[in-house]
Amino acid sequence: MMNKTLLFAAIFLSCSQVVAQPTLPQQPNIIIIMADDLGYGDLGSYNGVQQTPNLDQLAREGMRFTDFHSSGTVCSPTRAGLITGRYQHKTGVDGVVNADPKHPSHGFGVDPKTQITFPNLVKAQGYKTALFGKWHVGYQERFHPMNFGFDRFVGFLSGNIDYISHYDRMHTYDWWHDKKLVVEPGYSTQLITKHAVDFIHDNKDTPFVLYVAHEAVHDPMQAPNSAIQRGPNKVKKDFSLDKTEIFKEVITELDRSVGDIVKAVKLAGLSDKTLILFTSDNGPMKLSSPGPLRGKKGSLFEGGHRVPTIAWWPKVIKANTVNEQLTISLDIMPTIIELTKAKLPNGHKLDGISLLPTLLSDDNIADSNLANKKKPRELFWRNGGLNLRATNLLTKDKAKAMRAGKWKLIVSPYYRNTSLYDLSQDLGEQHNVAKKHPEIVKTMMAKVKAWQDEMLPFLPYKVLPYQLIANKVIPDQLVPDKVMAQK
Ligand SMILES: [Ca+2]
Repeated sequence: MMNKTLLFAAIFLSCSQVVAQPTLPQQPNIIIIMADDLGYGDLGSYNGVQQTPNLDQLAREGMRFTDFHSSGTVCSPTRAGLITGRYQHKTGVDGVVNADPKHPSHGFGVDPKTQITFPNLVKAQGYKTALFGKWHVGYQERFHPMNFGFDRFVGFLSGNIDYISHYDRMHTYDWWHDKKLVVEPGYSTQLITKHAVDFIHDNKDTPFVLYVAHEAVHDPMQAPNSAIQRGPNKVKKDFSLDKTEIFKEVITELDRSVGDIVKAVKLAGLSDKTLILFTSDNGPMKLSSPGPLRGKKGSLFEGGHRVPTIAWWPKVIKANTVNEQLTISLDIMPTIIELTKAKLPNGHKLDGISLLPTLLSDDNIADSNLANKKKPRELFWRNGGLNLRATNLLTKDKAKAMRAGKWKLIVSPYYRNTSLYDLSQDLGEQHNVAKKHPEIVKTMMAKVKAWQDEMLPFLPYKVLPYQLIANKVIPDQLVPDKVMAQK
């Protein structure tokens, strides 16, 4: 009798410890919404001052990440990492692909012939794919998004366009429907949304992966009723305008777009089988806010790359959860692959990990890396390319950064200056504790150097033509970073 009672107790205990996992639908849809230059402190749900009711609702209905990062600190690199699932320094795009045809980086791009990217992989699984919005990983015809397996592309190749006239920074017209330049009147955020909503409606019976890459909240600061700033109908800049007010409208349009996309998913009856992942490609610029973090776009401090990120999937992701795990945009492609059951070529390794296990977690998720001190997750950043309008010293050279759980190491230039921060005590990176922890610095520095060796050399665009380095026409020892690393 006693034994029986114990047995029942044991069964009851073991059952109560089993977390009920939702049954995942076959061939779920995935919608990636990427904001541009949106900071960690811009959303209401991240204690920001802006009004973002739709994004806040997304967070209430889903999971909000507090330690999610873009793999780059500026636009093109993060986007190259996103579509390849690998550190972008392996792809040939580790700096901004410049709009100016005279700039050496204008000719760079992610090559669909040599890089494995998610649109092609999911297409092979019967998925429909589309990109609406910003591309920014190559201007040349061979780098066009339609060469990557997107069934549909509406948007622009450049880093930003006039929101209304659709001319880029060099006053080149840049609004495409697939491979054709077309005139389509409208405010870019609203056009991107309209095409995304139509696509969801048209494909409600077909599995799809949709990449919505918003222009907002990138410059030029233009609200729907603002004057045209670029192209033949531009008007002279009015410097008296209150940009703060315009920024509010820009972010309101972005927020409304997210609401419209969620509504379209619900109306199509796809809530149970659609993962929406909202994120930003780098930290804030000018008017947007890093919240409590140090640094902005272009910086290797957390403000440059820790970004607001929300995952939404009713009945699969528990509502109103906060996820503190160290995660990165490179994790998105492995997540897509796991959900779509897409197949990577044999031996092809990605640099991220699938987010699915953490999305399925049942409760608020503390940082497992902090708890597991023996083996914290390690992530790396490198500011490649040449950022002419550097936001601080760290962007001017081949600065690198590493996270190992709570520790953040930043080294520049050529490993001469080192700083170490304990983010569990010092999220704002105000207290350099490198001298207090020489062993941690030493270990992390060695790991940064080992990581660096796996990447293509840094691209000193102004000095050395990258293709010559990549093709080993210029010997490794002549590439500055390699020279310094050997000393
Ligand atoms: Ca950006």
